[in-house]
Amino acid sequence: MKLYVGFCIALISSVYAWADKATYVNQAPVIDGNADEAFWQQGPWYKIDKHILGELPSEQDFSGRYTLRWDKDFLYLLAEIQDDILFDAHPDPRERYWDDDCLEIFIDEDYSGGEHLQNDNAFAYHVGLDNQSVDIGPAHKDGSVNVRLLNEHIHSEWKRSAESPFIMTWELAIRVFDDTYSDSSHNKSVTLQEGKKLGFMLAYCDNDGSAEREHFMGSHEIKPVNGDKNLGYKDASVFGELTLVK
Ligand SMILES: [Ca+2]
Ligand SMILES: [Ca+2]
Ligand SMILES: [Ca+2]
Ligand SMILES: [Ca+2]
Repeated sequence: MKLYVGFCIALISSVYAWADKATYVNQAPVIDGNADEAFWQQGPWYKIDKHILGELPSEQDFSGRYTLRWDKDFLYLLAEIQDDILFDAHPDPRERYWDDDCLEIFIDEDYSGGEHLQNDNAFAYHVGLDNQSVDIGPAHKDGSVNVRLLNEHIHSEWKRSAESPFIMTWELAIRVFDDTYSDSSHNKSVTLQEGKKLGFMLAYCDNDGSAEREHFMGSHEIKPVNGDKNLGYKDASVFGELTLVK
């Protein structure tokens, strides 16, 4: 019986305990949407196949995977995304950005977890098809919501292959900021080191022409709260563990 209970606990924790690894690179990738740096092909690849919102898409409608690298200045992300229709209905990158196709990168520098909707305990960068990054920050003085462009945090470029299955190669260099980040001061990004653990998760908002996004798929299984799995934008406790290794 004890063995059985132990097995069940191990099984449950393996479902929810995500442990990604980013490997060190001596030479930074050229951020151009071409994965022709040899190290990108070495993986490990992690799938973006966990359902968060909407209907479950077919593979052609949406599928994706990613791999991670790092050096002292940046976390590098290569995502391969298959999306049948690219859709960007809102030219203002701060308007309903979650209802346009976007890659959503969740980063919690110290893996503290916890609430982060209107503070900088963690970031939920929505990177649009125009390569601009947006996240909500601390509220304005009058209490209104502060939707910020954070383009200095992320350099993003993508290209779509010219042949079927028309995969988008999305290449990004991400500066990591800790929870002392402030919109009003000059911020220095964190110097990354071997063994460092961050909170991390990746997702894709897929819309193919509807008023609202049709699917929201993520890399990490999220334990629902009152049936809701769309928690990453406000709660860093649903992120997984990312370790920087050499
Ligand atoms: Ca490249
Ligand atoms: Ca789609
Ligand atoms: Ca934090
Ligand atoms: Ca789409």
